[in-house]
Amino acid sequence: PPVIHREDYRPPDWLVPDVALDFALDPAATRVTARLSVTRSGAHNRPLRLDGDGLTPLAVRIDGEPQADAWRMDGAALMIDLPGDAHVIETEVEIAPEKNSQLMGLYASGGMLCTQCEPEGFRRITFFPDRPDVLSRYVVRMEADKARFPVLLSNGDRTDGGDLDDGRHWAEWRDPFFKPTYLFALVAADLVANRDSFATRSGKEVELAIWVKPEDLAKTEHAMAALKASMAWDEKAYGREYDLGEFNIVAVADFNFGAMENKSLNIFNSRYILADPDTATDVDYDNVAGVVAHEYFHNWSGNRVTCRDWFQLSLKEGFTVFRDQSFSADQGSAAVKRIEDVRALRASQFPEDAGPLAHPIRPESYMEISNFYTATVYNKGAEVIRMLHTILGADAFRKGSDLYFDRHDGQAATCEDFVTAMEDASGVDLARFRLWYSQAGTPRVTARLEHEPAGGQARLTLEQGVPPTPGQPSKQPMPIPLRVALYGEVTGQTFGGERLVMLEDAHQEILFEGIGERPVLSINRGFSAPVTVVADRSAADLAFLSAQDDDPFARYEAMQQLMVDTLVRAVALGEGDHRPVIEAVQETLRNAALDPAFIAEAVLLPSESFIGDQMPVVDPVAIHLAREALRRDLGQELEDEWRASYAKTHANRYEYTPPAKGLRRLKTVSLGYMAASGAPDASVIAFRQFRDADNMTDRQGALGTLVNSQWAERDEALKLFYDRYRGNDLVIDKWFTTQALSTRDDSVAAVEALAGHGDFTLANPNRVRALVGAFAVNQKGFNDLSGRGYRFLADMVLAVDKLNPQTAAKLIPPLGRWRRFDEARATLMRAELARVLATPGLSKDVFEQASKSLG
Ligand code: BAL
Ligand code: ZN
Repeated sequence: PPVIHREDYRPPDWLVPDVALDFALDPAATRVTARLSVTRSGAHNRPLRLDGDGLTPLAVRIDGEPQADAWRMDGAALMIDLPGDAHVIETEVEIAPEKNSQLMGLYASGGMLCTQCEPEGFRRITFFPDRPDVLSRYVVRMEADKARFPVLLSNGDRTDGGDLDDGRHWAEWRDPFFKPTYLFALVAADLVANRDSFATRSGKEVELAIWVKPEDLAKTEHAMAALKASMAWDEKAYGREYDLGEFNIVAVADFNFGAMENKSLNIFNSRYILADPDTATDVDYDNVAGVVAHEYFHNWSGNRVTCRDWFQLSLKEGFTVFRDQSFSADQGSAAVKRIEDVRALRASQFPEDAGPLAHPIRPESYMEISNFYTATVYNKGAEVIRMLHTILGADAFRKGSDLYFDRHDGQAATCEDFVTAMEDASGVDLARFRLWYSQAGTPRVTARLEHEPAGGQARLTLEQGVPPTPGQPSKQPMPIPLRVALYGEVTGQTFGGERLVMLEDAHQEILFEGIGERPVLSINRGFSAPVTVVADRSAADLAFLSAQDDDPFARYEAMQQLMVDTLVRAVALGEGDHRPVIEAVQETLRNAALDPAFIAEAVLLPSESFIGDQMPVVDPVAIHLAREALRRDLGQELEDEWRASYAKTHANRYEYTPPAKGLRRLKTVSLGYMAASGAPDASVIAFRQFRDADNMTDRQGALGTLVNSQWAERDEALKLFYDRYRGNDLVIDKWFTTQALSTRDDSVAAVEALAGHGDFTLANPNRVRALVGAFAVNQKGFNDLSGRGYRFLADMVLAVDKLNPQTAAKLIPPLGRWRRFDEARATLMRAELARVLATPGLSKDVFEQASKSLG
């Protein structure tokens, strides 16, 4: 497949200021008529190129005249030579939504018709210059059978509609805002709406509706509350008001993404809309609010100001993730939110940055752009925006975002435009900061603190290096904002509070004066930069920080580092001194001043994969054993504490508030340690929590503990869970995932068997991710030395690729981690990648990921 390069960007030859689309909707055969007003851009003689994918033109008219030979096909694209500078082009095509298993373009899901166009799905609906820098005003007319599809939605506001003969009806929607094709959407369905309204700060009334199946209506309250909270937050935090009379959200069961920000018609994977206490965990509730906010915020960061080309994807995604993270931080515990976001970054982005698929947040090239909706573009992209916020300060950052929105409203912009706006508004030179857009890889910062008691000085020596990544063998030093504080080890006070250190060079020294007692280094507080810090701090210093640091993230981080150091040593030596960890955890558990939600995060051991990421060669079995040994000791040594915190949180009746969430989290974490201790009554307690739970968080929490165990209650709990929720796809996904993540020795066999379960289907991306995606991050099970895990994953990639290449390609990265493993595993993984690549008829999505992963 051809490789597209960022440097090859050329502005469009033809613009399409206005488009009228007419849909005669039918799942088997939908007729699409498109009328494009096209205008030549610049002085050239090049033809009009209309992208298509799998389309055959049934009719082509130029300025109303049917044409037989004034056009030609160039591959899948329709090419038309046009004499003048402005014409009206009409095309007709027929598509079959019910046969569309890729879920890109117009497709059928659960009896409804809906669209997904980002990034290049529009060309599967009609011929068009399908690129984000061609912005058009849309008028959409659709007609459909009224009984089957009583609800007809598109972007903008509904302007007309009515009944037709033969049981059909029609509707017309107009969107006054210029938008690219990827933001087009259409829905024809039999759904009901949760309706509400929102008064904007300038007094405009917006009608809100969340469209779902009738049986799901009661599960939309949380999403609606989150939508209204997001609308208010964006006015306050960014001065951004909603701009149309309607805002619709539709929930769909079969969806590749989490959700999609189509102008005023957001389409959501139902897992990010539906929530009630019986079926959704606290994490699900948080995700619903976060994704609703994310898509809503795109109305400005993405829609009003869109991307010039797909290399600029992080312009809208990194910024919008930063915005949704900030929103969520404001809704509950900002400290816990930051911990969760960093944990997610380390779990998904750091390995990406360290592997064969590493790319800068603004990639230089791609075969298939769908492969670049990555943790790097999204999550590292958000960290880059957060660093700008840290460097410039909140006020200058806000001036910069105001300038960016004002300057580029209605335009397709670039990452460079964003940084320039920040620079112009703040007066801060960001020349070197731009390296964050062009260099891949996670910088590694080494920090060494030396104290000279006589002179009362402390010298902080910082060094940085950015590891080589594919196509980038050597790197320049990056500007790295590090929030730093020094604590007196006796007084427990900081010397002059926190300061922001800008590490600009490969080597830098910072002198601190007035340091009378031995200082303890607290660095990268709040995770101010997405880097790995190697600071040679003793177990005692880490324990000190985990108890004293007034930055909650730094406190959490100190505990994590203490745990990681202990575990890495235990893996290397086969045994470890667990005492410092046990004492630090005990101190945290006993600290009544701490938020239970924070305690729960702080006392949790780092994941097996994160421990693996710290080692030169990942040994999944040794890591598992070392971690379990520490868990057991923590469980046994602190049994009284776990029982006390379990008892304290147990009686808590369900409500969705930050304090109640925190107690539930601590409850299940405590249960996990009680189980690890081997206490004879742990199985009874776990089963009781499972059976008596009045909410999914407690029930699923207990189920996870049961599923990892050898207890007799395990199978009964799985059966009860399945029987209770049979038919509820989102909950049955949890049933698959819990088993896929099992740490038991039989997890490969269990996962292979589950793939043959009657409820497993390759057609639904959520189900594929629930079983296959989850299993691939089960470090112990997936890396079983038999190679069965690798073979299973490759089989699934090949099977899913026939239906849905985008979803298939997302499953490949775990196989690309072969360089991190021993020779035996690496050989097995490479063999599976080679087998995938040798399969005829591979999609370019899978080809790109598999070939890069094999290296
Ligand atoms: N734009 C694709 C889905 C999202 O990031 O909102
Ligand atoms: Zn987004």
